[in-house]
Amino acid sequence: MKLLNLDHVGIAVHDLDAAIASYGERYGIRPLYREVVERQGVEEAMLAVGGSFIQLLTPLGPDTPVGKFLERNGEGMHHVAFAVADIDAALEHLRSEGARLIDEQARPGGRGARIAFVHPKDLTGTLIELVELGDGHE
Ligand code: CMX
Ligand code: CO
Repeated sequence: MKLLNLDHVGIAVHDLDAAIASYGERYGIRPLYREVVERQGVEEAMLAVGGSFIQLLTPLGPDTPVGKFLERNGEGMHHVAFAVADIDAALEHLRSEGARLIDEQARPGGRGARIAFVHPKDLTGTLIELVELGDGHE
């Protein structure tokens, strides 16, 4: 499997507007995209850092992955996302490795990307996201 780059680091926050403003003031980074991704139960903002992003995430409700995470841990780093050229091949490789997949198949994420998650208990307690970006975002 070949990873293209570190696409983003996801950070769970209570207040998306406040977090965007604070990252702007402290680090001078601005949101390039902001959208509600219903299927993931989040509203997210992507702040550009060189060729990668900080993804600020706020839950749409308490019974969502990020809602549960915030309740348990408070604000903080939620996941790491690798860009891949071919997410189907990457998932096939991980399956053959016996990895504990959350998503057996890729599903739609933000930015028109296809995404899939690997369980944090699979490796180093870290939730990993794979991202295959669509045309126009390479
Ligand atoms: N990072 C590290 N560990 C995590 C974690 C995270 N983000 N989320 C949960 N865990 C840990 C819990 O602390 C718990 O550990 P212990 O058993 O030691 O207490 C364990 O995993 C619990 O696992 P679970 O019972 O399956 O817990 P949840 O119901 O909270 O579900 C998970 C966790 C990862 C399966 C769920 O959050 C999920 O499906 N995530 C993928 C989808 C997602 O996160 N979407 C939002 C982001 C969207 C985007 O990036 O665009
Ligand atoms: Co993400």
